[in-house]
Amino acid sequence: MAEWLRDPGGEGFAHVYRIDEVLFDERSAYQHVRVVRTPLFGRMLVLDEAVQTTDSDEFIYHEMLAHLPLVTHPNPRSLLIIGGGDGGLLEEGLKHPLERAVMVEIDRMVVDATLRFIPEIPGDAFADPRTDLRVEDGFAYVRQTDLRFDVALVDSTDPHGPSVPLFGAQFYGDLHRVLADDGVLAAQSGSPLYQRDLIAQVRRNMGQHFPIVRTYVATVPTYPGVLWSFTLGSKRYDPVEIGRDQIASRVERFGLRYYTADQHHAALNPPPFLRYVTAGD
Ligand code: AG3
Repeated sequence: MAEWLRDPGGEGFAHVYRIDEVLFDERSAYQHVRVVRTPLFGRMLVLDEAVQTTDSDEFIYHEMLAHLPLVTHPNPRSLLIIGGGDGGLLEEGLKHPLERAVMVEIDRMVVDATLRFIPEIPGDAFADPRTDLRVEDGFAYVRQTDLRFDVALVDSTDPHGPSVPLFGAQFYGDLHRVLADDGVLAAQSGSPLYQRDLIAQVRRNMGQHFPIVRTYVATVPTYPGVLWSFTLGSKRYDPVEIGRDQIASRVERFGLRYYTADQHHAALNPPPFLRYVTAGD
């Protein structure tokens, strides 16, 4: 009898996947870490019950969380990533001409399991001389560090356990402190279908510190409900005002598969039934 993985979405619905092979299955100090093979989506990183990324669609989430904010800044030199242990976001970020990228991931097991079983997701990102990987609590790191960054990206799990503070006003205030005067922040902010309250909370909390707050959407086939949201907080630059030619010239050599100038603006201008996520923008 085949084993199935059930990723619960909102009340009364879930995505289910047949597991053809379990490649890794251990419990860290923080969570249940699995890498499994599924028929349609290939290898999947699963934390507790939630699908984090798969080798077939990781590019969508990682391109959208990396490039839209990085392109919003005219000349990012330094990047901070909180979470993101699979390294897919780091790999996208490093496509830009950065001087350094600090990634702070709380759970070494996530990094190790990905490197061992889905190495295509991080590629060479962890070996890049610009990368400084720190295995520690990102919330505490942002409180203490003296470093300053042009762009900060929060690649967290859903808000439970150690990631709960990563959706709070205090954390966004601390990120505001570590960002340059024209710094840009972006975070994954959950499902527009069943985490509407979470999106509203993230927008409110970021808005306490950042004058510009924009929520944008993308379709990630392996997250429950498929539609996903990201919220950007910015001190000076507004992603809505970035011109198409400017976007194209910044990313054309990257060979991207989802993020383009058209997708940048489409993501910030969702169809009418989703406008509630951007209400007030
Ligand atoms: N982090 C956000 C995953 C949220 C998915 N939620 C779910 N499947 N219920 C993704 C990490 C990718 N680097």
